[in-house]
Amino acid sequence: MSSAPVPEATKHSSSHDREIVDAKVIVTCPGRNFVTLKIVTRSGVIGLGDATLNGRELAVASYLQDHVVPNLIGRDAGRIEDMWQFFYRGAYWRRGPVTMTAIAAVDVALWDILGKMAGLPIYQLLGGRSREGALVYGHANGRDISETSDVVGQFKEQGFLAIRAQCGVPGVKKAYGISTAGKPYEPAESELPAETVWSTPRYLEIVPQLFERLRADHGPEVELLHDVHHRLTPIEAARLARSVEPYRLFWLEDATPAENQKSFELIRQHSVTPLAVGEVFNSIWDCKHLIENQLIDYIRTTIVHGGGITHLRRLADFAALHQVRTGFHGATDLSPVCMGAALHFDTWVPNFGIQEYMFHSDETNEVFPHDYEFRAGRLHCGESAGHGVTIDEKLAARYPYSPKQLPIARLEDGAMWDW
Ligand code: CS2
Ligand code: MG
Repeated sequence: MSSAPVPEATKHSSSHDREIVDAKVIVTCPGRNFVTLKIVTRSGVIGLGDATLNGRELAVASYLQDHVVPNLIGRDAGRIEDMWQFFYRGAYWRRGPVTMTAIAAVDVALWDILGKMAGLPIYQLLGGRSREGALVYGHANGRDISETSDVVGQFKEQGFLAIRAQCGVPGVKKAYGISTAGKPYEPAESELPAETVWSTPRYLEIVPQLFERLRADHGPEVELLHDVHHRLTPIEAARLARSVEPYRLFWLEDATPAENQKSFELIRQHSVTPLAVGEVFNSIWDCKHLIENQLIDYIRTTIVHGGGITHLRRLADFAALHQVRTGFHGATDLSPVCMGAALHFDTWVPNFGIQEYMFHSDETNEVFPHDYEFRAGRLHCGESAGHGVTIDEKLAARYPYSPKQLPIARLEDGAMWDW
């Protein structure tokens, strides 16, 4: 009697089939540096995880190569939770951006493998679709208010429903977020940190003027966002949050450095402008006080720096208890592998807010083919098994690592400040 064909999924039903037989770290620089972890099982299933930490790529690559890969070989790729616990508790030196980015890369690669073994997209493994597509926001910036407003108009024409706006600050040579004319914004431009000078008074002056003009030029509908990028003190952040209230921002991001989570109480006392924070966080402990005291409205911590899907699922559920929504970081220094995984998470998570979406370069998209796509202001993950992103290793090898670090900022008197 002919035996029924073995369904794909059961081919991986034994731990022998799921045994990890190879793992490699791929560093490539198609326009900017990316680090990717590739894990292979005995049954030939490949999983990818993003391990990119802008300006510290080689730190994560060596953490993976020296301390993670030797521990992966021989383990069961299906034991995702146990692997997370092993690499988190087993590291002894817990948390931090390098450790949690390395753990995230393993975690996402294992979820990718699980999806491929089960023949299901990751959003289905998490519990299924909660929405059709993830609302995204694009990055508009300009050297002055008029140029910024023109670029916001261009993003509206491209179909964006939400747009972040950053404009130059008079007298500040290279303010965060302002690209050199016509080129996409890429802050890590030099081997050693470029030094920029910062002026808070002029910034506090121009931002309300920017949003007054944007509302006048583009009306009340479009969602407008702004990234303070950690550059204000709590009381200055409170002043800014209150001064932009008439222009109904979707959020004001990283209004003040958040190591002292309590400092957000001061902003909250003075303004109802929604607050977002967390792209530099790497665990639930960085934001527990902010969330449980309703001091923020959106949590930005994303999959690549926050310990992967396994940890972010816990963080998102905790945030949901306090009606805080997700707003994943999605800059160009997070690879398409992270974007792919994030979109599956965005498609499932009930307390979704918005997804940041900076366009990757054509070179990057050629190295990382993917099945997500932008339609009518939303990004839609694909239906392929796993996260739907692959890597062209031959092409990746043509782009050697290029040492780059993020800028730093100093005040006009020369004192170090936050960039
Ligand atoms: C920014 C980032 O996208 C954002 O919100 O804060 O561009 C950030 O500056 C970079 O990811 C740093 O590498
Ligand atoms: Mg930011």
